[in-house]
Amino acid sequence: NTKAFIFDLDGVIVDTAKYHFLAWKKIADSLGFEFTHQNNELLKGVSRVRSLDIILELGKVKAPQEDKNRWLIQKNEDYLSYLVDMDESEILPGVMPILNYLKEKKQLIALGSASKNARPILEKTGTLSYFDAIVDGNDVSNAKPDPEVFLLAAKLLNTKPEDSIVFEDSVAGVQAANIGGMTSVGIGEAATLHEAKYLFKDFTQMDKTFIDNLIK
Ligand code: B16
Ligand code: MG
Repeated sequence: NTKAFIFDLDGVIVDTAKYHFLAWKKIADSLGFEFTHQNNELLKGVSRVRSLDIILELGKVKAPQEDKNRWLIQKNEDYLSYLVDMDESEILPGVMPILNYLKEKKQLIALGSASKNARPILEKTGTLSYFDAIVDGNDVSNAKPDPEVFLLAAKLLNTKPEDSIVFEDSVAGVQAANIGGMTSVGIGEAATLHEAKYLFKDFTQMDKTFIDNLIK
């Protein structure tokens, strides 16, 4: 059977969360408040605009829209500067074997990411050609946990939600998959991703039998 396998990007295929963190931290530093790794967890899977609002709430900063726009540009320019040297060595462990196995089994593969920088990241890591459809932050208006991003990906692959499997590292993303009627597979810790139907610490823990059972 052919199924649609939809991958989130940040935290699933690559660990870009560390770069988002560094770039947001610079904004917080310049505004004079602390931004911790724990705070950064709140931003996973969340859009850029919403992320800034969350950060400003943390720092109890109120600012006019023009300041916010400036910080959004600054943050993204800084974030992009960390991506300049990105290559396939930044692909998370176990991801390539699963992508290759899905290809071997003639399954459909899509990207479902909140990021507006998804395409250059796929290009730099050499994974772009694996994807039959790409849906990212430029294509949707409703952020996860709204299922729009995954529903659009399934639609582009001509696949029903119930025949779609979503790999996600964020709580909002797991919820989006569940709300969309898809099979959610959490990649990360049980403490945060307990709503996922299946859970793996990372892709090295996922074996071929798991995929075989999904496509039976
Ligand atoms: P950008 P994902 C999300 O990507 C990240 O998890 C989140 O931290 C980030 O704010 C968001 O993309 C927007 O990214 O600023 O590049 O548009 O996890 O949905 O692949
Ligand atoms: Mg993610």
